[in-house]
Amino acid sequence: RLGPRAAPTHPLALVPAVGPERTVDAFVREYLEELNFSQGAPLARSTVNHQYLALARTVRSYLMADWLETAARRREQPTKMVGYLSAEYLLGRQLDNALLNSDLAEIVEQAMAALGLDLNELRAQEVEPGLGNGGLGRLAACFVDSLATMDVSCIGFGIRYEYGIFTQVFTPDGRQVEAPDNWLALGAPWEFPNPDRAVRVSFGGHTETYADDSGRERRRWVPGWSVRGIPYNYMVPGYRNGVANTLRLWSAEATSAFDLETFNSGDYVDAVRAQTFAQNISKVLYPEDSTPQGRELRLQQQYFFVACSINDYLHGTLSKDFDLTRLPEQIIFQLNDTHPVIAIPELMRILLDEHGMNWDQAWAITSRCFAYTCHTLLPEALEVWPADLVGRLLPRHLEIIYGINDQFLDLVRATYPGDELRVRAMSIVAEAPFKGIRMAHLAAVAATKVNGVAELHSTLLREKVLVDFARLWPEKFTNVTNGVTPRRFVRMANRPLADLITSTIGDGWVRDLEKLRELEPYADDAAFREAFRAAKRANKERLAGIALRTGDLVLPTDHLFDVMVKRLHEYKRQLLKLLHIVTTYESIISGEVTPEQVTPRVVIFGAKAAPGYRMAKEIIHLINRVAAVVNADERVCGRLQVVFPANYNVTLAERIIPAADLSEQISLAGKEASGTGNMKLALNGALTIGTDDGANVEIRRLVGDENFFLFGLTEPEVADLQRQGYSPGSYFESNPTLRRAIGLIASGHFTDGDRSVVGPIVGDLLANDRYLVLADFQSYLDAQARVDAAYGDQDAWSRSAILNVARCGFFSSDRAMRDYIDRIWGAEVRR
Ligand code: BZD
Repeated sequence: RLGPRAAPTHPLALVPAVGPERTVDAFVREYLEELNFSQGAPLARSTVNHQYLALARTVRSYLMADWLETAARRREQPTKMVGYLSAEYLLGRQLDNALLNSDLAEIVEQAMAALGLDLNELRAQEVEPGLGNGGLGRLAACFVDSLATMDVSCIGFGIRYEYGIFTQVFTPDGRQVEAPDNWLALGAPWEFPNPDRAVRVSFGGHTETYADDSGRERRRWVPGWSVRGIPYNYMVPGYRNGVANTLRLWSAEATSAFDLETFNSGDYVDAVRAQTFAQNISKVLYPEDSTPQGRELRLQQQYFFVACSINDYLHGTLSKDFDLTRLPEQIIFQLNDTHPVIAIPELMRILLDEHGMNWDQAWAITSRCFAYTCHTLLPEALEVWPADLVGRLLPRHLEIIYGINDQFLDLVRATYPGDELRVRAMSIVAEAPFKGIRMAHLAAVAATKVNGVAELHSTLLREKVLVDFARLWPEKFTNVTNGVTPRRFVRMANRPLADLITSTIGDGWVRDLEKLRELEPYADDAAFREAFRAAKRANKERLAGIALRTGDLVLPTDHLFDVMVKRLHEYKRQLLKLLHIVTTYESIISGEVTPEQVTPRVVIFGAKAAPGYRMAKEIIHLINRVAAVVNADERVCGRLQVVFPANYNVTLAERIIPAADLSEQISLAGKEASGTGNMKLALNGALTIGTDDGANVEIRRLVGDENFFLFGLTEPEVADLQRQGYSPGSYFESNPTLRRAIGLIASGHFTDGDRSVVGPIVGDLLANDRYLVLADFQSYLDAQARVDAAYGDQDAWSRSAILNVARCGFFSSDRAMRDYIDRIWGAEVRR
């Protein structure tokens, strides 16, 4: 319920909220007030955590006026809104982002110094909200950042997982172990719980037919149990524009009704257990990033958050008397992959069952309210939910899905008479290997637009994965190449480079990244190149400092920093990188080359494996074992080092990416939908060694062939080879370098002579090699030789690196958002 019914009369209640004064003294005052009266800690007795929490909450209070003002403006002049539905938001730390966007950094630095506090120590206290697995979740975070910066009305809807992506630790032996990510344990200063706006979400039960008031037969859902969704709001500040949008993450609690039922049965302890049962829904993020298991709890999570979000929008944002036939003019729900696709039958259900519409009316609305983004090409990543599971958990939704499918298949049959093969291929309901609901098909049928995330990916989506749908509805399909926010990943993460760019072309690039083009002429300016190298060196030194403190490793900053950071997956081919390392190492210890002849490199890996992904975990183990042996072998004289810091996350990315010279983007062509790390690395002045895959294609086109190290089979070549029958053994037999590298691994050289440890990896490479590591090996080595040669000419290298920065402005998520507006959402979202 809203506040005072009568208009407030106190003069202070009438003026719009104004943030505290933006001076160092005022900040110090606000800060101490927060520390003393909210944290209950006098400065002299406060812990670093108190100090951090007080700082976060003080900064937050400075953003509050913007947030209130933005919300009021959006209420008063409603425009079409974007409801971004994503099961994941990989946000990264909030403090620095808030300081940057609110332009408070200097004031805070001085205020903390005046209080004798070490701002860096307070920064380090923040635990990042790791509410995502990787690319897809980080993309959602970049998108909401850009929409706030562009002042587009958007709410990001998602799940407030109590435990985010696991904390990766390595055993002394180098194996991955997962520890729970208890990110809320020390306090959550950025969130605003709003239990007043809780939403009830139901599950289970059955459906029935009944006669409505006019005697018409209707269906309805009689649910078996329900939970409460509590919204937790987060500010999403735009970059210095006075705008703050909202990210609304839902947390599950037991409903009081649910409790009462159990209380009535007299079992208090059971009632408490019910609470725990409900809370399970938002307990933990599933750490599988490309092979989602069809787990019941995961479907519960998906339905839970979309049901909360739609309900919240319909009842919390729209006015009571809103004419729902106009819904598509007011909202577009963007489906971030198939995880929120159950929102489609949910909206149908609300319109049919709660608003008494007939099917055609409900479909006319629903089929205009959603757009779907696909993020994969891997068949095993496409979600198919067992129909019996959906029926058990969401019986009414299953009926509606069948209804949508019947109507859709009628259309297919009318379009392609007699083509039952096509009907079966396109059906939303799969009959084999089990009866299942193909969520991508449901999305493709209901969405106004379907997009892939890079040109190649969108083409393959149209021509392969969803080919029948693209033929039926060619105008539905479009591409929006991904982007990344230049605020977090350049301006914040890479101050040395950001300052150099700003002092050269002004600071307009932070909002308009295409301005980086103005740097192009400076590639030929020796003084600028020197300054550019100095910035890179500073970043490498910062990273080396971290490696020294945390891993007791000395990283020489004049060596080439060769970076491969991303989730561990066979298709991304960390093994190919490892084979290159082993080849270089072997060539030194066999005496084929002297250490002085190799270009000195520090190879940096960052990667988490899904806990249930055996092969990925074996590969992590092997990388760590190779690292231990190579780093300790005096014969390589420190000219080859392998570092693999545990627990790669957004915070670590912000340290590693600015320090990179070389960006490894070496997936098998046709497998990486886009990649976004590739964009971050190029924008930070790393050159890419990569296949013709995902957004690499566009990066290479923009930066120019001469500033990109291309290798490997193309997607059509891969398809051909696989059609002919790929045999990895023939590559092994015919390539002595490859034989030596694999032989060295197989011999147990890196595993204390234990060959059983490497058996599964080597065996699989030689027998299956699903991702054609061996087929691309020689081409990769050749490209790495070109890298070595190029790095030898530092001036030429810097020139290429500068051109990479200058020509990658396209990869801003601001541009991606403009593309979504132009091709998917419509200009109405911009007012
Ligand atoms: O999405 C990734 C793709 O692999 C990248 O190529 C692409 O750049 C990004 C952004 O579009 N996909 C994912 O990250 N997928 C997941 O994280 C995921 C999570 C849960 C279930 C299935 C997939």
